[in-house]
Amino acid sequence: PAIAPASAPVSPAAVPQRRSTDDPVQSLQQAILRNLTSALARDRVTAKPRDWWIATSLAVREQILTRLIKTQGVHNKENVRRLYYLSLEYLMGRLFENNLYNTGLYDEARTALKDLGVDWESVRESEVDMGLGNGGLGRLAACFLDSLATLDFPAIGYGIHYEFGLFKQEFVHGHQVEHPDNWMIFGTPWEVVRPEYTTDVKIYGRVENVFDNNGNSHPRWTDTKTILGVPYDIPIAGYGTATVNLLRLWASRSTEEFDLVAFNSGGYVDAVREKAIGETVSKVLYPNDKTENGKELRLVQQYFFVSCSLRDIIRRHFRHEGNSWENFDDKVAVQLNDTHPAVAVAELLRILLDEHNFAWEKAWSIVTNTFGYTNHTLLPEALEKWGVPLFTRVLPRHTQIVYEINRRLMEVVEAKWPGDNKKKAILSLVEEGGAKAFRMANLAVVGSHAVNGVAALHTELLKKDLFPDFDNLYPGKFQNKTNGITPRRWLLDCNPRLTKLITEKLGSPTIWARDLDVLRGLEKFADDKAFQKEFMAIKRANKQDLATVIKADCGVDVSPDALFDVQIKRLHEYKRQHLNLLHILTLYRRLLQNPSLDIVPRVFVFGAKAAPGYDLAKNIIRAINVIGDRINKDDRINGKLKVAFLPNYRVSLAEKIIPASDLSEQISTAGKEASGTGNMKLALNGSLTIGTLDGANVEIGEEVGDDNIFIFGLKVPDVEKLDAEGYNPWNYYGADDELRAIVDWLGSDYFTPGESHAFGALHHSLLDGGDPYKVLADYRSYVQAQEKVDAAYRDTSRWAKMAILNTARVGKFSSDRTIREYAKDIWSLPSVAI
Ligand code: B1N
Repeated sequence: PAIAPASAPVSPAAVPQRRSTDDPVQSLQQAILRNLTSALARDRVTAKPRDWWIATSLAVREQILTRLIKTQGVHNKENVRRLYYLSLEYLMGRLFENNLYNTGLYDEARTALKDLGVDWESVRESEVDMGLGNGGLGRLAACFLDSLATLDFPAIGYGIHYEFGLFKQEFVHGHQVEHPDNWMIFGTPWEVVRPEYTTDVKIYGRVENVFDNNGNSHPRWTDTKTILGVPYDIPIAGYGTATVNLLRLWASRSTEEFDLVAFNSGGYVDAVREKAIGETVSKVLYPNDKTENGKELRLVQQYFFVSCSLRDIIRRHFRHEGNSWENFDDKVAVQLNDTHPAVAVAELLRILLDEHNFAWEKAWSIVTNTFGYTNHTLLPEALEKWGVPLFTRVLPRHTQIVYEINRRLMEVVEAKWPGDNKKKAILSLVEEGGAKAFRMANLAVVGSHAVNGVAALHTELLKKDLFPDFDNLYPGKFQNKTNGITPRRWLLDCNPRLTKLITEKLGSPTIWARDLDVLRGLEKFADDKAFQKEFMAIKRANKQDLATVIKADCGVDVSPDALFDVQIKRLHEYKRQHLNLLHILTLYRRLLQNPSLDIVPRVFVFGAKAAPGYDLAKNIIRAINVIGDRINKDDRINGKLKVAFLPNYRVSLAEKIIPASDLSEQISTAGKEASGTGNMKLALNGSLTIGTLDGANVEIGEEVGDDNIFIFGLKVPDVEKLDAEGYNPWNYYGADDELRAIVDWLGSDYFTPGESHAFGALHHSLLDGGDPYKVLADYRSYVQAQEKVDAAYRDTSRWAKMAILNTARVGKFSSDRTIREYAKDIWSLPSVAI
């Protein structure tokens, strides 16, 4: 879409300072003013913040695109091996400041706008987040793109150009209400549409058999419908390097030309409406994190973007004269971000078999050499399955191919475990018994040369519990790649005060933000009182900034001297926001019983979206909001507790919360959180973890040391034991008076006078013997760990030391380390200096 100018002027522009012509600030300023005129039809007097944002972005984009052309030129000329990352989600957030930092143009841009009298904050805040993802999985993809470019790895990300990203969240009387996120309605300066690479996608139809001259029969996929994929490219600039890679997102378009008969008979509107159906494929991101629902449109989305991407990869490969199918897997590595793009295994095989007449064995070897698969969850409800009838209707030829992969797999299983039908049932790509379904995880495992989990514990459980027989069948295929986060966005960009302090001590961020282990150099200041003071002063200033946001967004007054206790992540039972709520209720009850009780004042900060159809998660949101509101307004407790549930949690909000956090809540039931990445962002910004031994918390504990983390609760073997014995929440309820009082309180209408059972769903889930998340079992241990937090926070110097050591010791969790490991162990990917 065209870029629309904003509607009214802000303030009269200042007179720009005179600068010499070779001054980079001046040339950037000229580019900004030129774009203001040529793209927005504005001048300095009439421009609004959004106009300045676009004009500045376009000016910076000119330089980034120049580097993009250079980078792609080198990659093409040298016929490099590339990594293609296939992901249905990219949670990019805002690109403005990130692109400025990464390209080294930040200071110039700030000065240029300052000289023009433009307020920086208002410009930055006018950018809408690019929210094309649900949570950790989508944000991981975005961090990976940043690291790939920073480390000079030739890489292209492929995904869908959703017209609507993750819904916007509002609270009405404490209830979550969803609104569409029409993020690019007025265009975005960061993307370039590439109509010349538009790709046809065939779908639906049927398979017929045709005979060749030798009388051999071949399947032919026919009577298909065609959708067009139009690519939108977003440049990805590395930090402190010349490399600019690409994120290519496909938008769907209809091919149905105007039906002339309908048109001439006055059916013009109907003809155009028909055309719009092809455009629905890329309309909206599915807002489910984990739960799958087998919707046809979701399968069509998956196939659509996989098909476009593989076509594009193949086109790029064959553009080079010396290339052929013989060296395809030398030049192409494809990573599947969970099973969402797993249909790619069948699609590449189909292309090789049906379009290029390969024999099965050769085609299969190209396919398995090409793909790697990352598993992000063990939760059974998230393991994708497609009903065979639906799959067959959408992709009839792929159904045949999946069955043939399975037939051959069953031969291998038979050879290894002769006569063992149980093994066959477990390993089969087809779930039998009841409605038949394809198991996409099994397809991804079989079709890839490497499968990885996302944290050490997760990978262990992946091998032990989810895929023990595959691990046995394919020794060495399963590996661990512990997640990471980009230190550029999650320290350099979001926490300028801490960045400044670190830079004073350790030198330029061009060193430490490209090699995060350098932060170990801060360890020697951990006991230094002056440094501790500076470190905590920065934390306080960041808390002051967040207090302003909390006031604006929640209407709640909070003090920056309170302990900021933060839980920010998707709302899910396994993440146990309701365990946090039980602790809040515990403190509130203690204070009501003894108003002079000496506790460290706390601000409980929440940010979380619930999947729109997840009623229990929405009930938890309402409970936190309603109870929080009561606490915030209760004068009896002297402001010692405050609860702020910030609406519409998203990347740009995370960037404001994380630098201001004292305590990081990572309290999932052991064995349920594959890794977590918010845990890493918070620790890096000097927030101490209170957490279970789950996901990457285990490794964070190993890095920061037992004294600098608050670990509590059941461990994986304890959870397994409880499951085996049969978990009974009533045992905990009966044995703990305080817990019982809290749970009863929650079940009463105390917080919702006149409305009984307002939190009935939540209350019931806690006492249900089937509660797989065992909230009550971990309650007492959690409360005790929180008491240790309280004690530690009172000792300002001790707390400062712990916080400093967290920042100093989490270098391992840079996504640069993660990407280097993938490049070496899975992709065999050399870096290419530009
Ligand atoms: O992936 C993150 C991990 O850090 C988290 O622990 C993990 O929960 C998250 C279906 C998912 N796993 N599975 C999903 C997302 C969308 C969807 O439609 C599943 N997200 C995760 C990064 O490894």
